[in-house]
Amino acid sequence: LSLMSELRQAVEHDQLMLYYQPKVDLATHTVKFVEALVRWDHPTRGYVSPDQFIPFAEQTGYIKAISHWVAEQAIRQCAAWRAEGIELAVSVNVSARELIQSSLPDTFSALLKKYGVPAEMLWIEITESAIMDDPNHAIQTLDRLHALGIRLAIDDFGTGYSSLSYLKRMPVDELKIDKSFVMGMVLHRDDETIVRSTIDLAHNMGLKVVAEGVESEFVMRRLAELRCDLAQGFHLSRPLPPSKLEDWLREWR
Ligand code: G
Ligand code: G
Ligand code: NA
Ligand code: MN
Repeated sequence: LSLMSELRQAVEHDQLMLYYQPKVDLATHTVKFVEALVRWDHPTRGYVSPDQFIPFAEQTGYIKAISHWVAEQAIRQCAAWRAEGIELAVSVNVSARELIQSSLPDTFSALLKKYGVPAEMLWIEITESAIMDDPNHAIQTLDRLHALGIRLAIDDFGTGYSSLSYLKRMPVDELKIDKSFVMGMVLHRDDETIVRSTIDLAHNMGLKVVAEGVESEFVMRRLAELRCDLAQGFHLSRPLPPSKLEDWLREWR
């Protein structure tokens, strides 16, 4: 079987799963946000990382089917949690190829209606590079998503080829400091300077800021001192399947 037909089967035969990683509020220690990360549980190859199939799906155009599946799964899960009294806004990752699809806002809007989820509960994470691929087109799509009430986060901030002038033109709500800087801040003064400057930049622009790749209590404390809003990383929790995340939340409270 070609990877292409295997990927098609994966969507049709429920081999894809969404895992969820919590983002912890550093001031209140509450958890109101999770990031959805796709996993492929392949019958013979075992677990396949999205790094191995998302780029391929983008090249072949099959990303459209996968992103529809991811969005529907995430929104359905958000609705299921709400029905149980668990208020968690869910973010999904959107790649460059998806971002320039003009159908994206309509797709998300239809899914939010179908499951009765307020648009404010859905976040989209995009990288700077995805935007810079085709900035005018990307900004158009982002404006339409934002007009629906969907929130936008810039992922891996500081690593991509980008221009700060686009940050000003885009309807961004949140910056996610790339994990390389966060993981490096224990050892390297420059990394801590970048983290601190990004937190200040975000706040001065009225944006929230998340540190990803938080792997120790030490880094979490330092981030809180620097007034970072949210922390995400293995020190808090790995990405988990929904039932495991619910267990984690019960322990956390
Ligand atoms: O969680 P993990 O290390 O496996 O994620 C690897 C990469 O795959 C990350 O860059 C992440 O943003 C990306 N990724 C995870 N889930 C999705 C998804 O649903 N859609 C897209 N486009 N990328 C995803
Ligand atoms: O590109 P994006 O930021 O969406 O990718 C997130 C990736 O980072 C996922 O693969 C996720 O599993 C991984 N991740 C999440 N928390 C940590 C962490 O604390 N340390 C490391 N090394 N990776 C992490
Ligand atoms: Na992300
Ligand atoms: Mn990231």
